[in-house]
Amino acid sequence: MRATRERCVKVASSHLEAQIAFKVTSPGFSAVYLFTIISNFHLSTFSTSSSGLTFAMDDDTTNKHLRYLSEALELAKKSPPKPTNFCVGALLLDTVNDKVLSTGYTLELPGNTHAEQCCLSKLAQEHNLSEEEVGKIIPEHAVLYTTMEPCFVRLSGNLPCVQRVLQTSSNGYHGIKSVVCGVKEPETFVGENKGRKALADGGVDVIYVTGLEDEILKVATAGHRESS
Ligand code: HJL
Ligand code: ZN
Repeated sequence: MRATRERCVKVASSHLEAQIAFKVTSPGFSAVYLFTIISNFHLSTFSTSSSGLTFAMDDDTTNKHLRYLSEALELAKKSPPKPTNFCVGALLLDTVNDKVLSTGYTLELPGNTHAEQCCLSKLAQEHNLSEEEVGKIIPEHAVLYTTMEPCFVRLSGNLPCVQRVLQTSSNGYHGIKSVVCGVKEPETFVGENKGRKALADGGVDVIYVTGLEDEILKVATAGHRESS
């Protein structure tokens, strides 16, 4: 079985951030080195983990992430536009059999609900659990796809989705250990999203996949334009 290790080293130049992908293919020492220098304009095959390091993803992984982020984007389009939030879509995928376990979009459930919240809440309801207990039935290799990274603070004071994600792995449950996002949260409402560190500290890997940002942000901010 061929084992493939991929590492990326991120470097910066004066006007554009360049990235060097360093790919080593084993077995033995018959290594193939692939150096790719790309600009921020061509990042579609790269993801940035919560650690700040950039990892190269193979085409299959990138395509899979983009496929499920696109599904999440379709969900986001169902969200009623509102000037005081973002329209977001989310889904939880069991990556062992590629089964979508639950979906959600902003304001789908009654009240001031977020996409990730709806996704987890619906899954909990389906299993007659409270949202606090939903980690119990989340399989080991589940990935949460969300068009926008989970919120870390909410102007309404409701429980942020970062806490909801972390909560799934409390009480000894495996819970969600991987989140794939299409964009970081714009600083419109609560400034810089400080939830990334909390997720990383909680053992949750956050992957940012590029390629759909423009459409994701257009949908997310639809209610902002209407109000101006
Ligand atoms: C994410 C969502 C959603 C946001 N973020 N990841 N999913 N609406 O479904 C983040 C934004 C909050 C505001 C207002 N939006 O929504 O920071 O009223 O919407 O609790 O802080 O807070 P409320
Ligand atoms: Zn949220």
